[in-house]
Amino acid sequence: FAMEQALVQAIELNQFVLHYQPRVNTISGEMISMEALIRWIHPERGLISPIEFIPIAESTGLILALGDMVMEKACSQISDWKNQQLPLVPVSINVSARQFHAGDLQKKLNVCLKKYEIDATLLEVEITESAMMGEDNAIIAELAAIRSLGIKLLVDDFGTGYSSLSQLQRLEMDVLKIDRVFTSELGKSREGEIFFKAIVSMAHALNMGVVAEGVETLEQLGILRTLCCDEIQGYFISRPVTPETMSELMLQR
Ligand code: G
Ligand code: G
Ligand code: MN
Ligand code: NA
Repeated sequence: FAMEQALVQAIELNQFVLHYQPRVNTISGEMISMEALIRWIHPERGLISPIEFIPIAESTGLILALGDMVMEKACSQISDWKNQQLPLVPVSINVSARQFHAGDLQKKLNVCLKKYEIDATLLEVEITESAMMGEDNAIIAELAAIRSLGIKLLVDDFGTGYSSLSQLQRLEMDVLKIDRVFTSELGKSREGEIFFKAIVSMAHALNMGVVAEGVETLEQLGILRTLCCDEIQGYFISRPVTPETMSELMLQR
């Protein structure tokens, strides 16, 4: 309850910022996209990780207000970068199941794109595999509507749930982001490699791209290259960084 009240106040006081983490091509290292990750700048406690407040925001419904704010900040940031004439890449935002159930997500995304005059291809939406399980009609309809705008859809934390690849293809998901628990097994056991190999071959056959999350070592990158994983994200490339640092990374392209 204390956390809920603190969150309400933090939303009113606009104590949140987005950090950005690059997602790069496995072979060339070229930045393909970046993920927006929310942080709470608490006046006494400093930077608070979303792990501490997203679950509470989800259970209280505050995720709707937070989600709107993330959408707004991401679009505003893209617009700023565009005005600075930086070489743009898409920004992916994390969207919770509750935002899909609200029924107005596509409309809100479209309004935001129009407001900031940015192309739909500059925005991507990540939804966790667990949020997608169970053939939820509300989510399916919303996903199709969002995709029809030209926004790419990514399955986050893939491998931790039990959705089938054929279901994900039917929902026209564009990219699978393999959860970092599988990446952390690469080089340690054969299982991680076997998992990636199977997923990459099926995903490619079904016209989906594959991203390895949580890549931390050169060894993992090397293995992912041999396994034809399309893109990687993780500390080995870069931690999530402030917008200012991201501007510099964009310039280095
Ligand atoms: O940034 P970090 O790695 O600490 O993120 C921890 C968790 O919080 C991840 O599961 C991530 O998907 C989630 N998260 C980060 N930003 C957002 C956001 O804007 N919205 C939602 N719903 N989840 C987020
Ligand atoms: O669930 P989602 O994939 O959105 O979560 C992203 C989270 O993963 C963020 O909290 C981010 O800080 C974290 N993250 C990103 N790269 C790495 C990495 O290489 N190693 C670890 N341990 N965490 C990472
Ligand atoms: Mn994510
Ligand atoms: Na993830």
